[in-house]
Amino acid sequence: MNDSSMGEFKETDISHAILESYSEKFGRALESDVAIVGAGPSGLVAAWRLAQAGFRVVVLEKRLSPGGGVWGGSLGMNEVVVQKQALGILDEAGVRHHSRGRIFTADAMELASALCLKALHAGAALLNLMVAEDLCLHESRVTGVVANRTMLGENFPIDPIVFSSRAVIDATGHEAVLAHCLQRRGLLENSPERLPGEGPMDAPSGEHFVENSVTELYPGLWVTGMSICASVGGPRMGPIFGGMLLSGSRVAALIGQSLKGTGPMPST
Ligand code: 48H
Repeated sequence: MNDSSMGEFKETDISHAILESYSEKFGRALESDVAIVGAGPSGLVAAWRLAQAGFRVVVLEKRLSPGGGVWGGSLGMNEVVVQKQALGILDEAGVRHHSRGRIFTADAMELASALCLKALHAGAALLNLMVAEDLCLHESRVTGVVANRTMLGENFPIDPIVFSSRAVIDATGHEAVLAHCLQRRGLLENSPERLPGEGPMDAPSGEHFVENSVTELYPGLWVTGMSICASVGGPRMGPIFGGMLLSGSRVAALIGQSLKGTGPMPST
């Protein structure tokens, strides 16, 4: 066998393989139980937990890399801090941690990678380069996410696509993109003028708040992680991530309870 016959495949085989695999993945993701927008720490933990519980989950992430604010730690120093209440999640994800007095540190790369892998292996579909630009509403209930390819919709007259789901999570962090979609149309009763926005930094209160204020902002639309502080008003907490992990876990538990017994998403 000479070099040119090695492998016995053509370049177009590679293209076909990618196209077919992606098309299958994308097709399955179009209808899910839960569509999560944002693959930061809260969104990834929610995806992991919900997929682990048997729900069909898709995560839409506008950037190339999932992980959100985890990668850079603080000031680009790629270490993150968590408090002891979140160590169980790190242990379950296989992320090593080190005691620093009353708090703990973990490698940011290790955490971001582990959360992605956990969500994927539990069965969630992660679609990167997909930017959510709107919500689908039927009879005063959120029924899906309107999304486009990153940079396409913003730069060209190219229409989006819809991911239908029984529940949607806004896990877009500081931007609270989906909450804003409803607020600017006057659909959020408690925010007629604008969303309250984040309060000043108070790390212990912020961490407590973000875990305990997970809510269904509008029928079918839940908020988790930093988007809670932005949409209902709560203190920011700086580069500590335990609250984000716990908040993702909590939104998954609450959605799990709310979807239980409501029947599966009708498939086409
Ligand atoms: C698709 C989108 C869109 C869109 C945004 O910012 P994140 O890491 O969010 P959380 O809430 O899981 O974690 C917050 C944490 O990283 C943080 O910022 C903290 C703790 N700050 C404290 C402080 O005081 O500053 O991830 C959000 C993800 C990102 O990957 C975005 O790219 C993505 O959402 N995203 N994806 N469509 N329209 N908007």
